[in-house]
Amino acid sequence: MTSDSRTRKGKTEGYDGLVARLDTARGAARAAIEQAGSAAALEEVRVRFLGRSGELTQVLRGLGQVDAALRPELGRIANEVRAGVEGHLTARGLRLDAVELSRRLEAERVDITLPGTTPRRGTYHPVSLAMADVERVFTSMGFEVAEGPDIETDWYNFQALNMPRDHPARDMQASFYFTADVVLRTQTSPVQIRYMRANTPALPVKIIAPGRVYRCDDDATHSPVFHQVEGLVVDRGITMGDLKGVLDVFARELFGPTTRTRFRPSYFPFTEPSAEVDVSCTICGGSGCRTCKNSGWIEILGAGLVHPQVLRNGGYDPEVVSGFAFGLGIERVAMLRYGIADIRLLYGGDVRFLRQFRPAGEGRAQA
Ligand code: 2NL
Repeated sequence: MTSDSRTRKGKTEGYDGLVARLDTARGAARAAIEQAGSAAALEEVRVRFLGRSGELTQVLRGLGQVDAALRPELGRIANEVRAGVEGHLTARGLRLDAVELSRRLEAERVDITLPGTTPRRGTYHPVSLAMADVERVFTSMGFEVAEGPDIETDWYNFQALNMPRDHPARDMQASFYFTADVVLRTQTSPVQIRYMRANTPALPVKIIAPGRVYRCDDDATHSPVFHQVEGLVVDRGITMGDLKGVLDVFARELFGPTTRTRFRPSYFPFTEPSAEVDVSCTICGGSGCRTCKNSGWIEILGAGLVHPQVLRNGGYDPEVVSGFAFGLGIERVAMLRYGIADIRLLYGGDVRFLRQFRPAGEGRAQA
């Protein structure tokens, strides 16, 4: 005995006693670590030996009672024991992690040879199909696709198209106004006005403007949101013959090579002369059926030569150039192409209806 220290248990303990306790702790810790079967059990062992009231800490508390000359050596041994226990804890922890990983790999084994669940593919909406068809026909004739905002000013939507405020033609396009000057576009013509003003004096102008349009209408044949494609050609010497030729090709491309067209005089404020354009009935070929109400014809387009004032509003000189324009409703094309009787089917979101159309992801959206 080199000093008289008193332990908790009241035993007198000196350098040799503390060394013996460290040795015992080292052995006990090693055994406990080997026996620990989980990370939690291992943590308990760590606390038991290295924690604040652990065996090692207890021994270090007794250090003060030991002869000062022997303290460094005892401290060195204590640190060695601590480092050894820590090393064992780490090694055992790694081994337990490896065991746990292989247990989980085994338990969560996946049979990658099982057949997968194929995600059900959606279909193109008939309006998208019809829109893509119409765009394909016109772009193949050299038309460029132009787009513009859905929210328009009164000037672009109406005034530039020869419809001043209080003009009776505005009644045919019951409109959604934000303010007296801001409106949801009722047609895509404002896109063409914007295009002309941005490109003048370049020639030719040869564009289609597809997109959503809005009118305050809602019944079996009208939806408050619908889709339109308008077309505009401006160049020197454009005539009604150019309009007729382009729309003839369009009708045959879209509805088949035997399709004929018929132009009836009409009126629009933005074209002069104006025409309503019919195609021979796509169902009966012209002999008369329910779809064409026994007339043999189906109205599909409005068209005409661009009014001189509208050309001027677009920044072009009507003394130098002339142009033709047309407009058609896409829902009507879709209903004709796919034999859809009620426009509300297009907007009901019924998947039994929508699933009948061409799957998405198979090339371009064509019929
Ligand atoms: C219809 C009638 C039409 C136009 C649209 C147009 C555009 C400009 C100048 C002149 Cl920038 N005209 N568009 C012309 C005639 C008819 O649509 O019944 N659409 C469904």
